[in-house]
Amino acid sequence: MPLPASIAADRDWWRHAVVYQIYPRSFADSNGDGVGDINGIRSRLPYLAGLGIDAIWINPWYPSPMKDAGYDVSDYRAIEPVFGTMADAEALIAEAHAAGIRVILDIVPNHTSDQHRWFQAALAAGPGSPERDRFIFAEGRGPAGDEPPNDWMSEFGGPAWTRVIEADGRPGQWYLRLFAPEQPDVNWNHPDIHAEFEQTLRFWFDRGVDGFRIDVAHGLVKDADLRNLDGLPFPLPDDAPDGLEHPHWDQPGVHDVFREWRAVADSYAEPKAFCGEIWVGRDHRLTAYLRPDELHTAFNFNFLQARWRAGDLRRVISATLSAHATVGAPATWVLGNHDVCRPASRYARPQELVEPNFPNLQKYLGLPSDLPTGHRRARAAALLSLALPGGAYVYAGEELGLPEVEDIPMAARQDPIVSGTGGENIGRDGCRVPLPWTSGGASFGFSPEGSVAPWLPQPSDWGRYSAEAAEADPASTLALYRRALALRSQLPALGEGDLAWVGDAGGEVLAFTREPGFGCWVNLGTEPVPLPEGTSVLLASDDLVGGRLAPDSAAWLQFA
Ligand code: TEU
Repeated sequence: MPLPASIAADRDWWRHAVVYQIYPRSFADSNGDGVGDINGIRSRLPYLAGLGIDAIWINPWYPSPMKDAGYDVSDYRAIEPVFGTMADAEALIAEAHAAGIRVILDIVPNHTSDQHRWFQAALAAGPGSPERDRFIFAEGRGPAGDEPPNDWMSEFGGPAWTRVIEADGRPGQWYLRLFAPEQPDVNWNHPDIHAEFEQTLRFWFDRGVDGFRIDVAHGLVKDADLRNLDGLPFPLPDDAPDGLEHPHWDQPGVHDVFREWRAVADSYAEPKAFCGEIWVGRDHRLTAYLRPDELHTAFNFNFLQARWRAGDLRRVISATLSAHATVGAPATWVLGNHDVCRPASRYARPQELVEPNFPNLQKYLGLPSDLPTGHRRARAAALLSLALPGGAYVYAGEELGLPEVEDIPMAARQDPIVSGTGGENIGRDGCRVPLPWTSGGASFGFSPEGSVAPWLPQPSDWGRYSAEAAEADPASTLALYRRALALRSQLPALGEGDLAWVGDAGGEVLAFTREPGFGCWVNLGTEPVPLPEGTSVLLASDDLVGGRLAPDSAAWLQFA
């Protein structure tokens, strides 16, 4: 079905889109099994259209044993029954388009599920077989081969290798799995893998999908000799010499894959787009993925990891914009996702105690938390991110001001990081708790009344963050997002383009202007600051204090 004319005309949509991330397990449950589903998303399309976003990105919805919440895919061209049917998916795509919302799926090309037919065939076929060659099997070290083939470590804890039992009943080869044991890494040096994923892209593009978020895009290609890390850190330090490569992240060969994928996207009449999940630290290594014949966009994780400090943010924003300009790609601005601690809870921590690196809840535990401050900062950060040049991401619940749920009982936690680290890392469940839609009710409107309990427990006060409560409060975070997104679509200064820093805005103030006639002022200090003469306030994240911008707040300004 062709796109409706209202959105079809915007061929460069990915250069300025505000994309709303839906974690399908946690968004809305239509059938009462305690897990969100596709028909739940369909039922909330009016809410999403009212919010004013341009696109939704849906985390993996494919058949999966759910060892990593759907990132262990057993069939890339079908729908997980817990989430619904292919008919439901097709209806969602059509209805979203009709509502003016594009649809981005999540593709997982670094690894499959161990239940994927190819991995099952590889296990059955034995060492040296062509079937094993689609994955990364190797002999173990040591006289009995009972040590992993090299020193690579899993992101989820422990060695990155699992040993298999061969047909003769004895322990045999090892396979690489950079994440959970049930997520074997595929071998991107194999032509079958290229052909298979290309077909998967086409399968969904042919069904009207507008783009893909690419899981672990920097991980696909591994050093052919499986060289040891020997302590090499990742991301590599800023001053890493040219030519120094990490053996399994950001290998130069990944770029060939994305050139092929870009050609697939460009073969469609409709503008299809990619967004890479690329954790590489150094800006020039990120923007290498955004050269004109590679990916369209990538998540800007340096922004997400920056401390709430004027200098830190300004440095990250400037470096982002100048690096992206070298390849002509738009920047994206990201505050959260399903892997990191919710922004309100991150910003609630004393920023001088926070390292600017991977922001999972584990690193914040034990730090004092001032949640009202965190909420104010998250609102200000929202106005900042939506005013910067490029596109932006909103993770479901950010518009409700949801905090991280920090006290989920150990026994209720589901993230494989918890088991992978023997409970040392409490994992990512705290940002995945099912959304509150109503102020009351057994699951705060997540499931129909009388349903199975939500798959992760919701806090007893979750209703105060609900969409229903926010609707009734003109000062709610939801109201702020709605106004910001409405203004963003009206103001020609916002979206793609440029900014000019205002150097003399004083103290801990981040201030910039955009043409025509727009300014964004953010006060990261502890005292109210004056706003520039001759401006009117379009929108502010907090009440002004005697005409001044309150601490931890932001304002959008119209210059006369
Ligand atoms: O995440 C990739 C990734 O490396 C991190 O974001 C990860 O969560 C972190 O390293 C844990 O310490 C992607 C997905 O976003 C994540 O949910 C999946 O678990 C992971 O890939 C595996 O598919």
